[in-house]
Amino acid sequence: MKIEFDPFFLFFLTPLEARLRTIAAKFEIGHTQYLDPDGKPTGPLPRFAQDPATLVGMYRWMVQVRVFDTKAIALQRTGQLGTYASCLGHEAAHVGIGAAMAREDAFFPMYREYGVQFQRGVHMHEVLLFWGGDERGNCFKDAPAHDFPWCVPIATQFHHATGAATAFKYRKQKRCAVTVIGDGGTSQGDFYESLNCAGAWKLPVVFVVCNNKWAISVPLAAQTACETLAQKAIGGGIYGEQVDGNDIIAMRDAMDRALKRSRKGEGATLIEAMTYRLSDHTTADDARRYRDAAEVEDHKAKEPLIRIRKYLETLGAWDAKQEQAWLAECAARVDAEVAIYKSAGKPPVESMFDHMFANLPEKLARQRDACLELASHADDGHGGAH
Ligand SMILES: Cc1ncc(C[n+]2csc(CCOP(=O)(O)OP(=O)(O)O)c2C)c(N)n1
Ligand SMILES: [Mg+2]
Repeated sequence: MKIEFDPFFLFFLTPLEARLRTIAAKFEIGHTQYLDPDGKPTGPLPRFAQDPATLVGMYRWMVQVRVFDTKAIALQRTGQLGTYASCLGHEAAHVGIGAAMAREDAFFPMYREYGVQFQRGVHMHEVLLFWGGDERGNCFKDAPAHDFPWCVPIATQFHHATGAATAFKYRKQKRCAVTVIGDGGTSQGDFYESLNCAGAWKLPVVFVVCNNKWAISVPLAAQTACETLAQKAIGGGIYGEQVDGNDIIAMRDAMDRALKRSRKGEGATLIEAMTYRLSDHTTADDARRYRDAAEVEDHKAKEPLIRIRKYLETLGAWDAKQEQAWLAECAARVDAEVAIYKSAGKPPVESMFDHMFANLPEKLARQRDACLELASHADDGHGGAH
C-alpha cells in the first residue's frame, strides 16, 4: 500500500519526527541518616558505630566543643575577645570530619570548624588568640604541619585544598585534602572552579558543604534554585551526596567512604551536610533581626548532641553521672586554655606585617617602620594583657 502525505503537512512535521531523543545521562543524589532526632536508629548502623566506645569518643568531642564555644561567647560579651564565630549546632558535622581524617591528610578550614581542629591538635588558646586579633593564633604548634589556618575570604580555601590535592597526587602520596564551605560559599566562582578541577584531574579531595541554611542574613532559598547543594557535584563530574549533618554517625560514615574513595584513586567527593546555625552568624550579628524565633526553636529540637546522647543512654554506654563528670572536665580544660590566652600578652605591633611575605614589599616595609616608631612612643606599647 502506498502512503501519501500532503506536502504541506510534511513541511511542518518532518523536523519533529526526525528528532531522536534519548537520555544522555542520569543522576541522583542520595541522603543518608542513621539516627533520627530522637536518637533512634533508622536502620543497621555502619561497622564503626557498632563499637560504643568509638561513639562515646566522638560524643565527648562534641561536648568539649560546645563548652568551649559557650565560653568564647562569654569572653566576647565581656570585652575579653574580639568578634567570634560560633559553631553551635555544627558539632556533629565538624567532629565527624575530624574523626574520619588521618593525621597525614590536610585540613583547609573556613572559620568555625573547631570540632575538626581540636581533634587535629589545634589548641583552644590558639583559637582564642586568633579571634583576639593575634597572629600567633594562626600558627598551630601541634597540628599537622600542612593543615591551613582559618580562611575568612569565602571559598578561597577550596582552591587551597584543590592545589594541595594536586600535589598529593603528583607525589603519589595516599593523602587527602579536606575542606569545608558554607551554603553561601557555594555561590562563589572558586567553588565551581575547584569542583571542575578536582573532577578533571581526579584529585584526592573531599569538599564538605555545611549547609546551615543561612549566609549571615541570606536564607538558602535566596542562595540557589537547586533542590540540593550536593547536586553541584554533577557539574564537576565528581561524586556528590547529602547527609544529615546533625547525625554524627551519618557524617563520619560519609567521610570514611569519601576518604577511602580518594585514597583508592577514585577522585573527589562533595558532601552536603544538612545542619542549622543555631547561633548568630558571629558575635557581631543579631540574627533576631532577620530570622523567626519559631524556626530556631524547631531546629533546637533536632540539634546534634541530643540524638547521640539519647542513643548512647539507650545502649547503657552513657548516663547522667558521666555527663556531669565530663562537663566538669571540659570546663576545667577550657579554663586552663583561657588562662594561657589571657597570659599571652599583646602581640608585637609589627606582627601584622610579619606573616604574609617572605620579603616585605617596600611600601609595607615603610609602614612597618612607621608602626614601630609610633609604638615606641605609645604608653601602651607592648606587653599588656588581652
Ligand atoms: C569573598 C568574601 N565575600 C564576602 C565575605 C563576607 N562574609 C563573611 S561570612 C559570609 C557568609 C557566609 O555564609 P556561608 O557560606 O553560608 O557560611 P556560614 O557562615 O553560614 O557558615 C559573608 C558573605 C567574605 N568574608 N569573603
Ligand atoms: Mg551558611
